[in-house]
Amino acid sequence: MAQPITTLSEFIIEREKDFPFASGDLSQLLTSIRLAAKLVNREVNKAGLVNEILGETEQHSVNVQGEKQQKLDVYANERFINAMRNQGAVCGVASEENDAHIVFDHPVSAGGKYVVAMDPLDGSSNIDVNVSIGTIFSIYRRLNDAEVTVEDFLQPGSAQVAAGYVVYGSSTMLVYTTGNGVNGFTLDPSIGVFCLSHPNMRIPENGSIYSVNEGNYFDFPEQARNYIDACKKKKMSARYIGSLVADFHRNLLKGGIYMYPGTTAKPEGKLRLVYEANPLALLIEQAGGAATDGKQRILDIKPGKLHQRTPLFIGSKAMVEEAMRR
Ligand code: AHM
Ligand code: MG
Repeated sequence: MAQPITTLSEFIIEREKDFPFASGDLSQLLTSIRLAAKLVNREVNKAGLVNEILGETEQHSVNVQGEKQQKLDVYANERFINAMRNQGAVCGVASEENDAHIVFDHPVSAGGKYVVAMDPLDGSSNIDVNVSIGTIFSIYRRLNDAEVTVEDFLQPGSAQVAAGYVVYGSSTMLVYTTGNGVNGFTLDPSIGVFCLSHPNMRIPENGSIYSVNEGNYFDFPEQARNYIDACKKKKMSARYIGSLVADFHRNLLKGGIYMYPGTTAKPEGKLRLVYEANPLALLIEQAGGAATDGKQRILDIKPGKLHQRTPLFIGSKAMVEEAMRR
């Protein structure tokens, strides 16, 4: 007999009752993210075919990080922002692609009690070469009922209400947590529905994969170099896609560590605390793993600014702890 299928929308509704006094707003918000993910997935899948989608924007625009924006970055950013704007639960969005946060015109009386931080298309340098990319999102409750300010986005990661990612790979998956375990859903493209494929995901306590851009080895601090040397001595497997979501997803399933340490030129590293490190740190802790900046737990850091960067060591608990001891 065929196994019964649980769809993402059924699962979201089912889990709503885990939240006392839930009004359904978070469910509505997750549903909007699901829809935007499907739209972006559709465009990602035809990226190789369509000139307007592949490559850099015609204006060769540069985002706030000083990086060239790809067309798909812009498309994904718009889709996710519109998905948030179109429903009342979200009062503001901060995106890695925008200089400042965006405030929506939703009075709190209309139910807007959340803000969302996101990296709409992570790993965008991989778009043109048909390698997995992803979307990362992070949801916070607003600090108060006044107009949304940047402070609403600068809460420590431990205050996240929910977080997740979409990986657009050999199949498309949406993985999320509301602080009650991690669940993964695979998109069945024939019916356009995310189906529960990875219930209650747990990262192995230890692993044999290390993921780091070793081209930067000589610029890493001693602690990171010592740990990488230890990985090599143990003959671990080096696996680095250069798409954080994809590297993270593989390590979550198989066990491993992803590292982006600071370098001599950039001691704060490359990855963004609010858009990348915090959501993935919540997911990894919920799955039994750990995330640090080499010194302290990522989720304990109070961000000072929206686009703040942080070194990141994330993955199997035993591996992250060993990297900290080096
Ligand atoms: P992005 O958000 O601009 O795409 O940058 C983040 C990406 C990660 O997905 C990836 O792990 C990392 O940058 C790769 O950086 P590098 O090429 O320096 O190894
Ligand atoms: Mg990005």
